[in-house]
Formats: sequence, C-alpha cells, structure tokens
Amino acid sequence: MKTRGSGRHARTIEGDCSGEGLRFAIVVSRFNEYITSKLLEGCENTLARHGAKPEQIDVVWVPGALEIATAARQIARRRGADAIVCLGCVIRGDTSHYDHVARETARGIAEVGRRTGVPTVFGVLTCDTLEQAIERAGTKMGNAGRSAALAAIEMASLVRKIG
Ligand code: INI
Repeated sequence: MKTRGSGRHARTIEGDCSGEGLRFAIVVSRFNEYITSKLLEGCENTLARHGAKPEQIDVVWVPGALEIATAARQIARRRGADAIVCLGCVIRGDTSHYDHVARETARGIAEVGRRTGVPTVFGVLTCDTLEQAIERAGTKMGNAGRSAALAAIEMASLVRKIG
C-alpha cells in the first residue's frame, strides 16, 4: 500500500496504473457505432498497455446508450469484474430525445456503481454534433475510451487496496 511522508502524517491510499491481474468489462453501444468502435479501440489498447491481458477483458455490446446500465448492472452482480467501462455516443438531434437519453444514461450508469460498489466508469460522449464526437474519439481532443480505461484501472486497483 502506498503511503506518503513520515509516520506523523495521515496514511494515503491511491489506486495505481497497472491493470495486471484485474478483470474488466467494457459495455459498448452499437448506436453511432462509427464512433463507439473507436472508443472501444482506445479503451482496449489502453488496458493492454497497462498490463491487462485479453482474457481478463469481456466486451459486451448493447443496442444503444440507454441499455448500457442494464448490462453493466448484470455484469457487476454476476461476472466478478473489478471495474466496468461504459462506452457510448449520444448526439443531439432536432428533438428533446437527446436530453432524455443523455440524462438517463448518465444516471443509470452512476447508479450501477453506487449500488453494486463495482467501479463503473462513464465513457459516454454527449455531443451536439458528429464533428464533436469525432474529435473525442481519437482525433484532436484525444480518445474518451482511453481516459475511461485509465479511470477504470485506477478505481479497480483502489477498491482492491481499500479491501
Ligand atoms: N442511443 C445512443 O446510444 N445514442 C443516441 O444518440 C441515441 N439517440 O439520439 O436517439 C440513442 N437512442 C437509442 C436509445 O439509447 C435506446 O437504444 C432505444 O431508445 C431503445 O431503448
């Protein structure tokens, strides 16, 4: 366990950046697959670069962002993942549909983490335009799948340390 400073200071517990020996699930939605497949690629590459083996990673496809939380909840309860990465892409259209999908997706995913105690990372893009989504799926704003993978590794290792 990592500690900082002398014995007179409070003990600090932090997650680290190794995915070795940790089990991950990635739940990814098929809606806007052009974008979500790139988020998945960024996420899998990052997990691999941080020591996670392919056999430690389950990839679960769902139809759309609204279905992510249902699958994540079942995985948290049944499959023994140390962390779950949720990947999706919601793009604003001309109706209020976007607001409902974006809000309920975020709420559902957060609830899975809180209720099950399994770190459940929000890697869902909520964008006004397709161009904004492309920027966040491996072009000028990076890849949100990558940052979600890093958060999952850190939280999975933190939860193991906390015990
Ligand atoms: N699902 C998405 O993942 N992204 C969207 O942008 C989107 N929009 O805008 O409609 C979307 N809708 C589908 C939704 O997630 C469900 O799959 C569908 O309503 C069936 O429950």
